[in-house]
Amino acid sequence: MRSGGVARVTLPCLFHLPLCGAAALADELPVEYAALTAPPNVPPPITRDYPARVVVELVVVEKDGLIADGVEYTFWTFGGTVPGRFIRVRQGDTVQLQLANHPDNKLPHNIDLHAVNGPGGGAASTFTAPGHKSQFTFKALNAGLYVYHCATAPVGMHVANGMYGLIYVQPESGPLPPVDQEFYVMQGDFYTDEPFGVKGHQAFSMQRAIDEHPSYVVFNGSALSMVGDDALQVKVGERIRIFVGNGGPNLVSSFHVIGEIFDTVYPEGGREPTHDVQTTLVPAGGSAIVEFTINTSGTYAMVDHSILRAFNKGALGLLKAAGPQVHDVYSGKELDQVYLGDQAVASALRGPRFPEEAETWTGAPSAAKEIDGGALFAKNCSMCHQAAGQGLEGVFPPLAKSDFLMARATAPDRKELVGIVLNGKTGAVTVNGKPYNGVMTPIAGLSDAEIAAVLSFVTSHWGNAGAPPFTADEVGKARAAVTATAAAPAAAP
Ligand code: HEC
Ligand SMILES: [Cu+2]
Repeated sequence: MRSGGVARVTLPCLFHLPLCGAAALADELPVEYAALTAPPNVPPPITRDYPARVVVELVVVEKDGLIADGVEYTFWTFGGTVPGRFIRVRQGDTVQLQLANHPDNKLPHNIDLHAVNGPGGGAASTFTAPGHKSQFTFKALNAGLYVYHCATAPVGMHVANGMYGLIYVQPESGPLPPVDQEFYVMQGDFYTDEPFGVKGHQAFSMQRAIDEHPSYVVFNGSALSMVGDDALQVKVGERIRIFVGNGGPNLVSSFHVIGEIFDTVYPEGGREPTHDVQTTLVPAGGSAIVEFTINTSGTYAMVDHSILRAFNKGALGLLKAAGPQVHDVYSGKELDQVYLGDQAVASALRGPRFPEEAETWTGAPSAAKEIDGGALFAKNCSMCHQAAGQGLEGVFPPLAKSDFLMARATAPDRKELVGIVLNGKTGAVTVNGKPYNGVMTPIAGLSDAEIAAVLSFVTSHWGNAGAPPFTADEVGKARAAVTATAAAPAAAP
C-alpha cells in the first residue's frame, strides 16, 4: 500500500519567542507533527538544526490483506500497513508518542520502540484497549535506525501478525548525504497451518511460530508488495538508499540485491559506515541502511539470500531500473549455442510435476446464502482460541472439548454463552481443570444469526457434540437479557 507524503507542520513558537530554535525545556520546544509514511516510502530528511517536540500519532488497525496471490491473512498493523508507518525524528528531539487502538479491533496492543531509553521501550505506558488511546514521551538520545513493535502478550503472536515498523533518529550532526531516492523495506516471517500458496484465508499457527517454521517470509507484509506495478521504480545513475528492517519474529535476514553491490552499509542501523558489501545481516528486531548506485538498466531482485525463502516463501521484491544499458559495466548475453552434455541425466531429472495444492483447497465460502459459522470463527475467534479451537495453554482457554463450553451449550438456558460473545469475559475461569484469568474483549458487530452460526459451529466441531444448534431467535432473546444485565450497576460482592 502506498500513501501520499504527509506534510510536516511546524507550529509557530508562540510563548517564548527568544527560546524558539534554541535548546529549551521540553515544554517550550516548538511542536511538530511527524510526517509518517507507509512502506515503501520514507519521510523527507529533517532540515532543522534545533530540537523539537515531535508528536507521533499511530493507529493500530487489525485488517485482512493478501500475503500472497489469493492468500488472505488477518494482519495486525501500526497504521494499516505491514510494516507500520515509518517515523523520522532528530536526535535530541522530545517525542510524544500517541497510540490509538481502533474501536473495531478485538485485542489490546502497545508499542516498544528500540529508540527509547527507558523500561520496556514504552510498552507498559502504551497498553491500550480497543477504542482507547495512550501517550508517553521520550527523548531520542541515540541516533540510528530502530525497530518498533507491539509487546502485548503473547508477544510473539503480535509480532508474527505484522506489528512492527522502523523509526529513524537522524543524527544531530545532520542528515546522511543526499541520495536520489530512499525506500523502506522490512522483512517478516509468517506462520500458517497450510504451506505457502494454499489459497483462501489462512489462520495463524502458534505451533509453527514456536517451532520457528514459517510458511511465508516476505518483505513489506506480502509476497506481492514490490512486484509488477508495485516494483520500486529507479533510473540508471541514481543513488538509492534503503532503510532495511527485520521484524522477525524469528528469522535473521541475509539481505541482498541480486546484481548489485552495496557501496555503503550502516550495519545494524548504527553510525559507522562500511563499504563494498554483497549481503548484510539484519537481525530479528534489527536494521541496516544500505546504499548503492544503479549502474545499468534492468530488473534487480531484493532477496533474503537464505534463498529458498526468496523463491519458495515470498522474500522477493523487485527494483526496476529504467535507462540505458551500459555495456562496459554489463554486456548482456554474449554467447548462446547448443551444448548437448549428458542428455540421459537431464531426462532423468524431468520427473512428474507436483500436484497443484491450490486446486485441492475447498475452504472458500460457497455462494450459498446460509451463514458460514466456520468462517465467522476464523475471523472473530481463531486469533485467540486458535485455528482448531485448541486454545493456548495459560493464555486462551480451548473451545475444542471444553467442559465449560459444552456444559453450558447443553443446558436448557444458554444465554451465558451469548453473553460471552457480546460482552466478552474476564475473571478467573477453569476449563478442563486448567485455570485461566485473561481478558476476552467483546466481539462487536455480529448479528443474532451470525452469533447463532458461530456458536453452533464451535459446539459441533473438534469433538464437541450433543448440543442442539443455536437459532437467531434464541440469540435475539438472550441478547436482550444479557445486554440489560451488563447495563445494570454491578452488585456488591
Ligand atoms: C481477544 C481474544 C479472544 C477472542 C477474539 C475471543 N475470545 Fe473467547 N476467550 C478469551 C479469553 C482470554 C477467555 C478466558 C477469559 C477469562 O479468563 O475469564 C475466553 C473465554 C471464552 C469462553 C469460555 C471458556 C471456554 O474456553 O469455554 C468461550 C465459550 C469463548 N471464549 C468463546 C469465544 C467465541 C465464540 C469467540 C468468537 C466469537 C471468542 N471467544 C473470541 C479470548 C478471546
Ligand atoms: Cu499488538
